[in-house]
Amino acid sequence: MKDTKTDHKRLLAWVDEVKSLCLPDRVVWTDGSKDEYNRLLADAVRTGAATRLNARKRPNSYLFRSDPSDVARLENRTFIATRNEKDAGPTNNWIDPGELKSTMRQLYAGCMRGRTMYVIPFSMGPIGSPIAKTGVEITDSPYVVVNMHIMTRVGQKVLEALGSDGEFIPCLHSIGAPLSPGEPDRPWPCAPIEQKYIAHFPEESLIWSYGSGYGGNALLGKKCLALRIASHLAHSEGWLAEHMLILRLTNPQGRRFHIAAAFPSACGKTNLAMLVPTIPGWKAECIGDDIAWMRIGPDGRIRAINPEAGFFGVAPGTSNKSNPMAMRSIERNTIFTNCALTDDGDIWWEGMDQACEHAIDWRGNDWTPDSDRLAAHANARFTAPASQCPVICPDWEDPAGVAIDMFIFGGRRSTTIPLVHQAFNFDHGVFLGASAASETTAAALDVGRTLRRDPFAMTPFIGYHAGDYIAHWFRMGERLGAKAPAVFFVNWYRRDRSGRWLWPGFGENSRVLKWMCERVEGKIDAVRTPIGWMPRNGDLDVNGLTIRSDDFAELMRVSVEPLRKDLSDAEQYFAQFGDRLPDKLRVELDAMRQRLAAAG
Ligand code: SAT
Ligand code: MN
Repeated sequence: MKDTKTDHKRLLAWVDEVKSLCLPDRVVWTDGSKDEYNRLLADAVRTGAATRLNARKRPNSYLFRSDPSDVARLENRTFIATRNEKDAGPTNNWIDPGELKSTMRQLYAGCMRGRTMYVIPFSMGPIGSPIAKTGVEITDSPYVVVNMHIMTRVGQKVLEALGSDGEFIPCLHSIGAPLSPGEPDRPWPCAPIEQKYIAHFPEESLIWSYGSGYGGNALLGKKCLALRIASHLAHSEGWLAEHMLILRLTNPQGRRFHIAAAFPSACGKTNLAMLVPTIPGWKAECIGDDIAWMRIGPDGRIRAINPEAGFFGVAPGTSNKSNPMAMRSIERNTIFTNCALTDDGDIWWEGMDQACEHAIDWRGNDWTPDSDRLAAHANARFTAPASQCPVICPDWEDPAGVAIDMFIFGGRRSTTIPLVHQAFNFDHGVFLGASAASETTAAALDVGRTLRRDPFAMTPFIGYHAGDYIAHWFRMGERLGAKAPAVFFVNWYRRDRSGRWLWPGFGENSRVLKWMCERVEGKIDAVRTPIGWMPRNGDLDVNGLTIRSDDFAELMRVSVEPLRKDLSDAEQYFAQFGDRLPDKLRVELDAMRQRLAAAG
C-alpha cells in the first residue's frame, strides 16, 4: 500500500472531512495491488478474523465467519432519503435526508477510533469506459477492502482515470465498532441492529452505510451504487440499471443470442449465468451474474454491460451438479464467508457433492450430520474473480456491451406459474416483469418466508418510486420500438402436491432457452394462452430427458382460478402506487383480466 496520490481537490477534501468525523488511527489509500490484497488477508489471519484454507485444496483462499447478527442484507434498515417522501415511493423506507444525516453523523463521530480508514477508489465497469461509474468507498473494514478488490476494479488506476476533477460517487462505510486503547478486537466487529443504517441520498448520489460488514450492506459498489443510486441516475438519464444476469448463448449454427434475466436474490441467477447446456451443440458463456447496466446503442438496440468484476454468490446448494462452472471459479483466490470448515482445511456447505462427517460450522462450533443446525449459513457466500470462470465470455469486458435479444423474468413459485411463457409484446412484457412475485429466500434477513411481489426482482434495489420505475420501462419500450427485445417469463420452481420439484432445472434449463431462441428467430409458432405465448406440443426439446408426461402437463398447466387470484393480489399491490401507476400498466391489467374471464 504505497501512498496513493491524487490531486483531486473534492476527493481530498471529502477524505479529510470523513477523517475528522470518524477519527481513525490512520488513513490508507488502497492501491489495488496483489501485494496489498495478500497483506490485508495475512493480517486478518493473524488477528483471527480469517482462516487460511489448505493451500493444496484451495490455494490462496480464506474463510471469514461473520457475527451471527450480521449475515445478510437488512431491508428494514435500508433507506432512500429523498427530500420529498413521495419520491421514495411505498416500497422503500424513507427518512428525511437532513434528519438521517444528523442521526448518522452522531454515529459516525469517532466511530473509527483504534482502526484504519481505507480509501478505495473503484470503478463499476471497465476503467475509463464511457459507461463506467467511479465510486470511492471509505471503510474501516479490511474485509470490505479485499472483497472490493475482487468485486470491482480498484486502486491507483482508477484515480488516474478520475484525474483532478472527474465525477465520483462518495460511499461512506463503517462497521460502527470503535476500539478504546488496549481493547481487544472481535473477529467480526459490527454495530447492534438498531444502529445499522444503509442509507442512500439519490438526489446527491451519495451513500452512507453504518453498522454492518456483510455483503450488499458493506460492499457499496454492488446493490447501493450499481443498483439503487444507478437506477435513479438511469431513470433521469434514460438507461436501465437492473438486477439481471447477462448470458451469451450460441446455437449449433453459430448464431449468438444475448439474454438478460432478472430473478430475486438467491433464485438461481448465478446458476443460470454459468449454465452448461445439456442439449447438443449449444454453448453458453457468462457475462455477468447479478447486475446489468443497459443503454440504447447507436443501432437502436439495447446493449448491456456487467459493471462488476467478480461473483458474490450464494454458497449452499452450489455443487458440480447445480453449477460446475461456479465450482471451478472458486477453486482458488476466493474469499468464503459463513461456510463450514472441514477437518482438512477446506470449505463445505449443504448441497455440496460430497457428504461431510465433521466440520466447524459457520459459528465456529463442532458440527456433524447429526447436528440440528446448518453447517454453513443459508446465505453463506463466495467472492471470486469473474475472470476465473471457465465459461466467462471473451467479450465480458467490452465497454460497448452486448446487444440484448431477450429479457427473462422469473421467481420462485411452487404453484400457479408455468415453466415458460412469452409476452405478446414489449408492453405486455413490462407487465410480466412488474407483476413478478417470488417466495422469499435467505438473502435478506428480515422479510419473512412468504410470497412477495417483486417487480423486476428490483423491489429492494429501486432507488426511487417503484411506479415511476415501471413507467420508465414502458418509456424505454417506446424508444426501442421494433428493436425491443422479446420478453419471457420462467418458473423453474414449480412443485407437485407432495413438494417434489417438477422440473430438473440447472443445465436442463437450456431446453427452455432453446425454445426462446427459436421464437426470437421466428422459426416456430406458439400457443396463445391468457398469460402469453406457450410452447406447442413437441416444440420444447425434451429429448433425452426422463420426465413423466403428467409432470410435464402440470408444469405447463395454465389454470384460470389461481391466476385470477394472483392477478387480484398484483392489483392490490399496485394500488399503493396511486397516481404514479402508469396508465399502460392499468391497460395491461384490464387486458389480462379480460383474457382470464374469456378463458374461464
Ligand atoms: O448481499 S448482496 O446484496 O450483495 C446479495 C444479494 O442479496 O443478492
Ligand atoms: Mn443480487
